[in-house]
Amino acid sequence: MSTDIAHIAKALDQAARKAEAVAQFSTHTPFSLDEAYLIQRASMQHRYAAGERQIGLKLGFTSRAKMMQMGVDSLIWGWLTDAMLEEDGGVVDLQRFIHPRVEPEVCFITRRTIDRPLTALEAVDYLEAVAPAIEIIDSRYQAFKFSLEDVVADNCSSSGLVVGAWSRDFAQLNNAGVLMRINGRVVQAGSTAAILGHPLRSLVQASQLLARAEIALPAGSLIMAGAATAAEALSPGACVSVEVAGFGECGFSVAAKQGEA
Ligand code: OOG
Ligand code: MG
Repeated sequence: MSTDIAHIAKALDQAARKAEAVAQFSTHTPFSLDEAYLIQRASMQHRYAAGERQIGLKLGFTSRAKMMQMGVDSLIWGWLTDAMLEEDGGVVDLQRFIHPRVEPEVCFITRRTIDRPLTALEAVDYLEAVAPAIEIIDSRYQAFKFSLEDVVADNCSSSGLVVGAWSRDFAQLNNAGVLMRINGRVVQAGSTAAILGHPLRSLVQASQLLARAEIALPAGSLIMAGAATAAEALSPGACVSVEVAGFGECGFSVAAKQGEA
């Protein structure tokens, strides 16, 4: 299996780098969820070796809307790097993506090292702030189709993120209205309550996953809580924004002609 892990990790790294989709691996080389996380780690090593810096982590499938859209029913997690950060209000070039989608999220920034499982009551104390956010996901698999193991191996489709202005108003976070607009039209509407009942639960889950993996997350890390609604396809010329009631909005536009961002 270890040669398969290295092989799949390299192939996924190359697919992301070249923006070229690959066939799923689990259909012909079945692997376990634990092995999927080993592949994810090995594939992230290629990115770090190429100079990317880890800036935090993301959770996936924390809402029913996302689980139903993708036909997957377990929470997953992956890594964020500085190369994925896109500027709020900026222009994004789609050239580095295969078939990108956008989804509305909230992003946390941590205040203290997370090195043990946290309770919901402790969670806020570990946070510096929270912000409205947009995740750009881009599966490296053909047709954006995957098994749970395949998507975990592929760093949970992590590809880009835009983060809005920071706020410390955690009390309002339990049930804030979420709107995602493309070219001014509302394409997804929901609530932060869709994220595990309360987005702070994403932080609790992250702390448990980190503890199980024996990884400490440094202060100043970003944590994307997971999408509150289903994702939407991203196309050239699109202007995307996400508004989280009481927390403001963030957004970006896509160059109409690629290569001109
Ligand atoms: C996997 C990533 C899921 C979320 O917020 O639920 C995710 C995918 O849908 O490709 O990021
Ligand atoms: Mg997401």
